[in-house]
Amino acid sequence: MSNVDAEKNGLTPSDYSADSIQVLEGLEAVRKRPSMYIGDVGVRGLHHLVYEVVDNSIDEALAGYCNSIQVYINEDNSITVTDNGRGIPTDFHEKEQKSALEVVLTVLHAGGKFNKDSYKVSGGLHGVGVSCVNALSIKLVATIHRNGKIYEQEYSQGKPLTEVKIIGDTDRTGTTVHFKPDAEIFNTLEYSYDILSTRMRELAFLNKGIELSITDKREKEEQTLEDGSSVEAFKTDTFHSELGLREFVDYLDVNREKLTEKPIYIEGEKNGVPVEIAFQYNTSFSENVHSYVNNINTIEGGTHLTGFRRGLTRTLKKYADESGALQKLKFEISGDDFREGLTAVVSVKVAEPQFEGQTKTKLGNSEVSLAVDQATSAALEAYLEENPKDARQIVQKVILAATARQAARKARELVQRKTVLSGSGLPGKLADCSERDPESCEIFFVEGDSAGGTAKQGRDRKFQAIMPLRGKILNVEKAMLHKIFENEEIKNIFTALGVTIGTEEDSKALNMEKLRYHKIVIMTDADVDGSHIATLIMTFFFRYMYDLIKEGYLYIATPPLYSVKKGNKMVYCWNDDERDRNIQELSGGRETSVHVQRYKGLGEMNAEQLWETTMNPENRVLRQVNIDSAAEADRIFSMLMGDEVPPRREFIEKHAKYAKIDA
Ligand code: 0RA
Repeated sequence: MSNVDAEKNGLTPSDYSADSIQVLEGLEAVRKRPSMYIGDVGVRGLHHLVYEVVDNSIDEALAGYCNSIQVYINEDNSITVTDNGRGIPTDFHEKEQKSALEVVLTVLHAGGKFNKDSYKVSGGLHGVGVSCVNALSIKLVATIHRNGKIYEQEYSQGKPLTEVKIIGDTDRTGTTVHFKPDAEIFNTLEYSYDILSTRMRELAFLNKGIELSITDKREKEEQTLEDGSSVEAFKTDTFHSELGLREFVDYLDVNREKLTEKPIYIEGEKNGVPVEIAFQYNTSFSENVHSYVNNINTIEGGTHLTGFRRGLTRTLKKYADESGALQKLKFEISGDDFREGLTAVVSVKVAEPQFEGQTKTKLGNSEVSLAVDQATSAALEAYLEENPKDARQIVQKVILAATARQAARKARELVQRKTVLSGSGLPGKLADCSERDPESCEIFFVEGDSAGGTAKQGRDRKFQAIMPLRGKILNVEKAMLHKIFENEEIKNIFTALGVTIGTEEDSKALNMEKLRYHKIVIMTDADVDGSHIATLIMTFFFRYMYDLIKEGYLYIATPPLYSVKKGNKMVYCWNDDERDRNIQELSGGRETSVHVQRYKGLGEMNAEQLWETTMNPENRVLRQVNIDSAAEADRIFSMLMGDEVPPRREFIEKHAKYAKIDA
């Protein structure tokens, strides 16, 4: 720590104790290895900063002192988070020899230390606190309304630039944190409204009663007023849920046909663990169970999820047995059968969560399992007794699932036996690569035989395999399991990839030990049909090969939309802006009939062009498929692949690049 720094801290050199040096080292460590603290320095890490700040406000709300949180994306991609809590304390902290505010903002994990009376349960995935955000921001301003005064302090890269100043009087309390992420740290600085608003919506469902809003000051949109007139205003959404998880389940299932009228709801504390669960059966075939610990989406599950499944299965099985409905079945029903067409959200608050697993999103605390199990079975037992009609519907659904599973098992075994018997067993349509190390191998799933042929000619056969898919693959969102295993294209995808699915206990468990490629690329035409096919394939991966997406193996190829040609000079363009810029450039602003070609399909390119623009690792743009929110992805896939047309049309009009051109 230099003297200059010491002065900035408001300390004289003789003041700095071992403690304060440690403080600085703490934040230096965050800047040196940011990924250790926030996951990565890409899109995820950037958004993580916002969650970290909002989590502090949520804690304040859970402690009972705050009910409103606002997030602003400012014009310069800085963020402002405001709440109406008690305000971070600003009084002098004897041990650290600085204000409590400064301690919270400069000491790793300090936030909770002062907040003993509150039950600190939230705290982002890494739970590193707002000091981490401070360390990674080129500028951070904290404004506190407290004791009738407005206090403010400014920082840069975690270091205070000013003392805590009183800048005015106030009659409210609350905390505002304004920060701009540091370009030295992050490789992208642009915030996504969709990513942030999805998280705010999720937080509103998970913490009922709190109002969360988000406003994008970068973008104005037309808004229609009650009298029919319209105004330009910032894009904004406010989320607020009185019914919590019940509304979450309704939201997830809007595009599915419900089996019972209302979700079954459980709320209470069991053995000191606050448990909240809502679940609902629908007529679909997929299981959509989302679990959270302290507002963190535990995508790898854990003890809370095991407890829920166990409680659900045991209680339903007991009820079905006693009702005599299972007597005619010639086989045992399995745990899976109770979860087909089940949408559920399980949320627990755990004081000292132990997170395990590859992405540290698997709850390890063993005491939670029994708590959730008991809470589930007690509430479900009562529900089944009180709602015999619903109970019958659910049991019927379970029997249907069990019957279908039997059929599916036969179909699946057939596929997998065939693979073992017929040597390589690789599909005839697959043009494999010569390399064997999965890490350097890529497979392209290509729309149609004709583009498949071009891709086969254009590829580098050493590490690129081509697998043409015939037209539209099966919509797995609407198909029963055995139909899926019987489908030719889907069987080919499994065998080409070298993965198998299903064990005795879990009919959807994925075995990817023998996965043959670490880049799986969907390559379809840049038009509405192509997008549809890509979506069908992604839906299939999302429902049946989620782990491949989680590992980051799934990609989408982006063929160019245009070529602009003058004489023997030709450039490819991926959007309209690029096209217009290149027309300008090549024509030199004059009206000389520069030739513009719009590529509607992969088939319009020859092998060399396809290699050059879309497959050559040197030039191509591959978009990695990431799931920011499993719950939101679930809802969107069920909507895109479901029966209701209007929500789909609306979604496509809002998001699709090609819809306007071709539809
Ligand atoms: C420490 C102690 C107290 C509140 C907070 C921190 C607090 C932190 C944040 C971060 C964002 N919003 C916040 N609101 C409050 C308790 C203060 C007291 O006892 O009055």
